[in-house]
Amino acid sequence: MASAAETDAMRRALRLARNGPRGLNPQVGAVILSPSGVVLAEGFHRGAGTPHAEVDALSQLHPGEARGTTAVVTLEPCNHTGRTGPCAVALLEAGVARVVYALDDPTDAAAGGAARLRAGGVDVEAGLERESAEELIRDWVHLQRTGRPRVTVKWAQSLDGRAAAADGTSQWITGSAARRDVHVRRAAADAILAGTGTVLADDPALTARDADGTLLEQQPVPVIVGETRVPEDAAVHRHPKTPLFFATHDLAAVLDDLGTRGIQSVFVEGGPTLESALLREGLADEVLMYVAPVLLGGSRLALGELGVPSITAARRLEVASIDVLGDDIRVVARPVHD
Ligand code: AOF
Ligand code: ZN
Repeated sequence: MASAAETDAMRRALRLARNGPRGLNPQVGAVILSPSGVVLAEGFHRGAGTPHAEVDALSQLHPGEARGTTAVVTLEPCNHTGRTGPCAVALLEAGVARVVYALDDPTDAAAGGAARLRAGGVDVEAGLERESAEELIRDWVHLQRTGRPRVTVKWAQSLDGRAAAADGTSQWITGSAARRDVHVRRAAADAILAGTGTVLADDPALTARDADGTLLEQQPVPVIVGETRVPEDAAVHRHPKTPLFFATHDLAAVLDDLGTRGIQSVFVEGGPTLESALLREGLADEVLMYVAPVLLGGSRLALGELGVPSITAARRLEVASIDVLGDDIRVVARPVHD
């Protein structure tokens, strides 16, 4: 059982981890506690090629000072020599007596640190604050486990489930709070995905902007999927990140390709054809829906091509959250895969 001091230290390590960059390597934090639970050192990982969190924390101690201490780490200490040496060995050599970590390392290469520590006589406890640790590096874990980025399918719809009016016009169904929320989420994603149909119909910029249209610092890579050619003067060509084009309907292959590029999260911005296909093929990890208090009548459905012939084929989702943003409703839900 973890002590109260260890739980506090883990929360601290999770906060420390956030100081590191999102990227090729996960964000990891570490705190070294004395046997009586006093914080002796702390560290975090600053990105691929730099010391791991445990080594960063140990480096703040004098030789011999780590003997008999407890290391509290947000990820299982690694067991491999990558760009740096194995943390499990560094902890053993420093004489650490106990290791408490949150989440098992999901990679084949780095896993096994816990077993190595135990074999070396260290008392190891796994799983403290596991959910928070997993949430922090959720996209990275997803990429390691599946080889593909985590896919969020976003759409805005009227109360009657329509994405556009009768003439096809669709912009600004939702209010300013929902739009701001979308831009923040675009900025947090590694890539933004759209179909050529949407690019031709709406000419979207696919950038993340603040309320007065200024570009946010973080920008997702625009990824355009479909066999139709995108005109030279399309707005997407002026995106700060060079767009990727995939002239295919094989969405699984597109996601595999994005995974090999290290893209961990994809924010899907339409249109209904692409979004229906992702959901139909079980490639969506999360849906993000904004419902505006308007009625659009007999026009285009938000997910008209989902292809559910009968109630037995209905797509089931698990709701993660429901919130009100201004006059709109935001629903986050995850498809239930059976
Ligand atoms: C840890 N502590 O702080 C981090 C770990 O190429 P390298 O040497 O940087 O190793 C990267 C892998 O190590 C990464 O894929 C993940 O499995 C693990 N990250 N492990 O013990 C850390 N950042
Ligand atoms: Zn390591």
